[in-house]
Amino acid sequence: MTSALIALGGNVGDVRATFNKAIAHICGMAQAELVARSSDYATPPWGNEQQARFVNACVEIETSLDPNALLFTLQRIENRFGRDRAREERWGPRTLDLDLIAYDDATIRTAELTLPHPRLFERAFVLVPLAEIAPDRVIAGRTVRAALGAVSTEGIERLPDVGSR
Ligand code: PH2
Ligand code: MG
Ligand code: MG
Repeated sequence: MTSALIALGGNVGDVRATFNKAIAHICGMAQAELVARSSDYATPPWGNEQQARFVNACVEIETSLDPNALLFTLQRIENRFGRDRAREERWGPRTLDLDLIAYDDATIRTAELTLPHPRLFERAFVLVPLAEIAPDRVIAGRTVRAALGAVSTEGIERLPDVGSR
């Protein structure tokens, strides 16, 4: 079993409910156990600012899938929750985005998959939830806590827990 970090995002529909269902699917389909789930955070839209705020969260799982099989599984789950890559714009609105952030300490650069995630260190909307569950994890030579200290977290708000969690 290998530790994988996954970032969740979305800004269309009931995103928090989608996250909970998607996490259950990840555990079922990725032969995975949930190690940790962050809180949900409301975050200012990044990339294209003319869209609704996102909700973001991160999970750590232990999985027996290899990185490519895990990526494929995450994409199938995105599709199941209404994601349509053919029609969406880059950095635009979406129901569910599941990004593989790290897989153990693997470094991978293929057309399909780059690990660790290449834009991790620019994205407070990933680093804030990730620091909640894995502050001491070292990714590309930096702890998540140190990486978080180097970005602005302005506008990011932790959402109160909801009963169904
Ligand atoms: N995802 C995007 C584009 N912009 N902004 C935030 N705050 N969070 C996201 O998850 C996000 C985004 C497209 O994947
Ligand atoms: Mg993304
Ligand atoms: Mg993505």
